[in-house]
Amino acid sequence: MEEKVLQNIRDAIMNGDRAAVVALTKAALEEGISLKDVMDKALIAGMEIVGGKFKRNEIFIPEVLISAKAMQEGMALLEPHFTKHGIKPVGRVLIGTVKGDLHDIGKNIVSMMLKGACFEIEDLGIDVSPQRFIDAAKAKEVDVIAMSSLLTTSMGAMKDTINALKESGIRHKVKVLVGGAPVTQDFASAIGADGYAKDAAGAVDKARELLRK
Ligand code: B12
Repeated sequence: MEEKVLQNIRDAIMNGDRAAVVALTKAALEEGISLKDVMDKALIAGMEIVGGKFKRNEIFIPEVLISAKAMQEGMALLEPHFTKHGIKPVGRVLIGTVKGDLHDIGKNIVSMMLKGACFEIEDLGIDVSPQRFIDAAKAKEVDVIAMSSLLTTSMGAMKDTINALKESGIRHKVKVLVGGAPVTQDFASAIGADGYAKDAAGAVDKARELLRK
């Protein structure tokens, strides 16, 4: 039964059927299926199937966008369950997708999970230049700068941002956390980031660990 509901959500994402994704996600939560399963086995898994089809040229950008929108509407229903209100933030995180990159689904999930773990989040959005990260970090003290990249061609912007932080004299004041599908621990170490995590749950653990350092 549970698997059937999760399967239906995956299908609805593949079909880009927003109304069905919303209705089925609500139903899954009402049935008591865990938030983690709804997120990992239905919403993210549905988007992974879309990703596979996109890679094989079976579908194209407009279809991917429609599916992404449907997936994000489902994700929005989970957010209130993750976010705790009225609790003192454990740290402040500035997050953004790096320059040249417009992918934000993964970044938004990381953002949501960090909020749920009581981090205060400032989300700079997509295509964020090194200077914008620096201006925002200077405007309000932050503990962690979290950067997302989904393109091999935009990964270099993470290094540019770290170099720009050094040049502006604030590198020692912030921890840098990086992630996104093409990013690896080796890459993170090579560019001098303080931490890497492969998924949103790992991002929360890593951010907590960086605050203790
Ligand atoms: C959706 C999508 C799009 C959508 C984006 C919509 C949106 N609002 O984000 C659209 C259609 C706009 C798009 C455009 C393009 N895309 Co695209 N896209 C994808 C797709 C199908 C899914 C990405 C996704 O959302 N995954 C689901 C999320 C949940 O996963 P995630 O992002 O990896 O995030 C998780 C982790 O990586 C991690 N994480 C993410 N960020 C961070 C940050 C931190 C700090 C941490 C710790 C962790 C972390 O946690 C997340 C949650 O667990 C992927 C294929 C794929 N399988 O990845 C291609 C893909 C990324 N796209 C690709 C390409 C080539 C493009 C285009 C260049 C296509 C074109 N010809 O125009 C453009 C580029 C536009 C640009 N300048 O950015 C390639 C990239 C290839 C490469 N190696 O560089 C991929 C891999 C598809 C492919 N195989 O060819 N795309």
